[in-house]
Amino acid sequence: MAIPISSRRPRAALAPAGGRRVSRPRVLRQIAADAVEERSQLLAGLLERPARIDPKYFYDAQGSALYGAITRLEEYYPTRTEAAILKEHREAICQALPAQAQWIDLGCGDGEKALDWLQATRAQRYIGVDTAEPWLRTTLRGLAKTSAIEAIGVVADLSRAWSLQHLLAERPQAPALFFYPGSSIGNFSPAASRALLQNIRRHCDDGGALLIGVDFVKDRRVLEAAYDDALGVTAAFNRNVLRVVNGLLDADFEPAAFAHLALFNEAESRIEMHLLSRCAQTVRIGAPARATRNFELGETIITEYSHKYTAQCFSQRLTMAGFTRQTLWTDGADPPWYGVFLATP
Ligand code: AVI
Repeated sequence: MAIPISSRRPRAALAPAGGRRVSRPRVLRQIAADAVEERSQLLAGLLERPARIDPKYFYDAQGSALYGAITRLEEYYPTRTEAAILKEHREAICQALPAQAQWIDLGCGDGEKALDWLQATRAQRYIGVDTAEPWLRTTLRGLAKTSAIEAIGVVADLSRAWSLQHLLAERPQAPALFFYPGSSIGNFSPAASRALLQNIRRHCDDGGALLIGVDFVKDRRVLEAAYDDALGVTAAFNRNVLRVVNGLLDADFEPAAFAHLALFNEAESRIEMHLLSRCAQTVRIGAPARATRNFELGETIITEYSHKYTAQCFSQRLTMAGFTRQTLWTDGADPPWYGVFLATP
């Protein structure tokens, strides 16, 4: 399906007296739902039993800063394990990647992880994809300071319909290289991750590839500690989502009245993060419709699932999405804790 892209071409900003013209980054928008629809869905999730909040609401400025702190915690092994794999196997990965590609950084954040690879693989173009437009603009401006590469931003929600086909077709000689580090694929349900992998695959004809980081199943004590650290940073990150919801829905959640809970659900192979009501309480919601939500003592709100795969299981998922050739690099643990797959059609 071709999704129309609303394109905002780079505009030259007014030149300061005597100064050089600074061009604005090119940012395209692909957002299916409008803000009212988003808030209605958020409200509907809260009124369900059990209540749910989509994890995308974690990442306001404060939540993003807390997530940055999580990635540096002793207990949170995925970030540093992935970085170690990428460092140790850098040469082999570089050689296996398509050169002179259009580098598509999914959920790019500050773009930090991709930077080093752009030069090493002589990438032709950088396409940062993220839900947060202000964040994306900052990333593109930062990139423009350190690199001459053409950099484009796409505002899109990866859990919804999106397509970069028109954009990629502007450079028919340069294959698409999708970069999806951080094991963010784990935050999608199995059905949604299947759809996402299939969508990526549709963009990979003509020499395209996917480089993706995946967190593997391991001892539940290691997993649960990673999502319930001793300093309470993940707990603060989890509760912060209630502040975000208060702002969006004019609600009066009291974050301190909810406890952070992180459990490994072995049957579903996922970490589940919940907010557990510490008492019987009523929360008032003001928009987009007036509502109240009563919580029993011990009732929870589901805030995030983080699925953990075996190497074999994720490889099968890639195959089913149409990526028949795969290379896997892992850390030294036996069985491995984390893997980086390079997948091609
Ligand atoms: C972004 N994502 C891959 C993280 C994860 O591990 O699922 C989000 C996170 N939630 C709690 N800690 C980290």
